[in-house]
Amino acid sequence: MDLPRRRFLYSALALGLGASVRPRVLPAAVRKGLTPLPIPPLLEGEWRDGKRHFRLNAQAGEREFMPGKATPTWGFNGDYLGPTLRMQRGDTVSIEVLNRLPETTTVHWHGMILPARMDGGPHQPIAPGARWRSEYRVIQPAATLFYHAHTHGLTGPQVYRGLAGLLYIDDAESAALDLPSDYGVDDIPLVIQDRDFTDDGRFRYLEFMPERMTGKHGRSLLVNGALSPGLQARSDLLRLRLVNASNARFYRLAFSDGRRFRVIASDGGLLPEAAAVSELVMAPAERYEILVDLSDRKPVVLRDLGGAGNAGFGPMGMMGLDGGFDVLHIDPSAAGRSPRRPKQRLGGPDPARVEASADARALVLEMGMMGRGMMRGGGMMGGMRRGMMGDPGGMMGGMMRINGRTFDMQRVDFTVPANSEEVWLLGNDSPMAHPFHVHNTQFRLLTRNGRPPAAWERGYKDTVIVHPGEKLRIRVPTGPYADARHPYMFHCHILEHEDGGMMGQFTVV
Ligand SMILES: [Cu+2]
Repeated sequence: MDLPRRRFLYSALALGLGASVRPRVLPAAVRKGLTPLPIPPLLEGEWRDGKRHFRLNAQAGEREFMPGKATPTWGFNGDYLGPTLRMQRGDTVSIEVLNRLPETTTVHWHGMILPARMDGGPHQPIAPGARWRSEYRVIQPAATLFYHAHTHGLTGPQVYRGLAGLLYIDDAESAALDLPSDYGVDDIPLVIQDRDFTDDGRFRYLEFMPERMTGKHGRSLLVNGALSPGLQARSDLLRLRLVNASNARFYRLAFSDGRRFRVIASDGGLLPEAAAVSELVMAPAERYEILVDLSDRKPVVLRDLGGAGNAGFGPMGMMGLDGGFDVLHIDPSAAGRSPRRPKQRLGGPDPARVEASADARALVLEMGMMGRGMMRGGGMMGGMRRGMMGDPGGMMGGMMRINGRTFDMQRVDFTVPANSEEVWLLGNDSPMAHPFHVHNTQFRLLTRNGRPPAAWERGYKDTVIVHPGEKLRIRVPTGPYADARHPYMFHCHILEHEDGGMMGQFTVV
């Protein structure tokens, strides 16, 4: 449901600005015109046999991101990205995926607690022309999740072409909080992705060796599949669902006038209480929901301030890849007054207790060229030699590791008991920051370097940033689904690191 591709001027400028609305923050880009922010189509499924049924077709297409230039893309039920799937806690959902692409893919329900064989990881490949059905009960609280390709060795290129979409869980508790919840009106999804384009408009992906190490960073920003998007706000209180669906880029998000905003939810649902901040760092696969007060009716720009995460790492600073983007221009000059009065206390999980645990499971993220990993793994040359011997991660195959080992489809790294909780100790023995993701769980961050987490990191998480040298303790519920034959993944969510082998797998027994 692409919106028309017409360009528009801020109505604030077109209509002339009232004395109370000074265009102090309007950058040149606004005057040049913006693309209306596309909102992904909403699918609520079809009720049949007591289940909510969805259909997704993975398909090839093309999209005119830039006028007159057609970019070959992949998407679900459309040319780029996919529809937003909306479901209720307690539903049984049945999602049929048809692969109409020329290569094998998978669809992973990121953040969902579900049986391993329904998870859509690398062990559930869908061949070209084949169908795959994933059925599970939604047993977790309201949250903004997403789905994306998770194909063995090919997650990076497939997501980059567009294989990702949103998945919302609703529940009665969140509905009672008087939050903005009118999809696309005052409850706005923002899928944030950086991309590089060739002169003729094609996506440019991994064209030189260092990009495999740093992860793919682009010079352009797409939001919901649009370059330079603008939003004519219809309400003066917006809920923005921020989803970092980039392959590797971290963002430091803030408003152009420095206004504060309230973080209300993280990856797995609502926070215990709203956290007022003026900036927020997001790594790939992290989600945050924020409330933005626009009652001053002043135009404002949501920006990436740049320099977050690994942007200064290695060659990226020199190549102008360290970020700094306009994410979304918001014009609230004609916004209606919101009737919503969201509560401060949001009913998220109680603050996690810090428990001394002698038997924490240690997981150390490593890269080949530095630190302990180099000693143990034979360094860069060892990694390259191994990589050239048929590893699907390619040249970097042996260089990306967890606890000294590169991912192996045939090796289960450990088992955990069902219906239990484990404390995991996360370390990072590499020079880059890594977003660490665990399937089938919403965990809690207990401590970061021995200190309690920031207010916005106190809720349910499935992906957490581990900076170089940091030590994190997380409490990981193992979920109710025992299955010794089908593993779940844990991995770095920089997709080139994941494809390169910074991944492991565990079973629940
Ligand atoms: Cu990584």
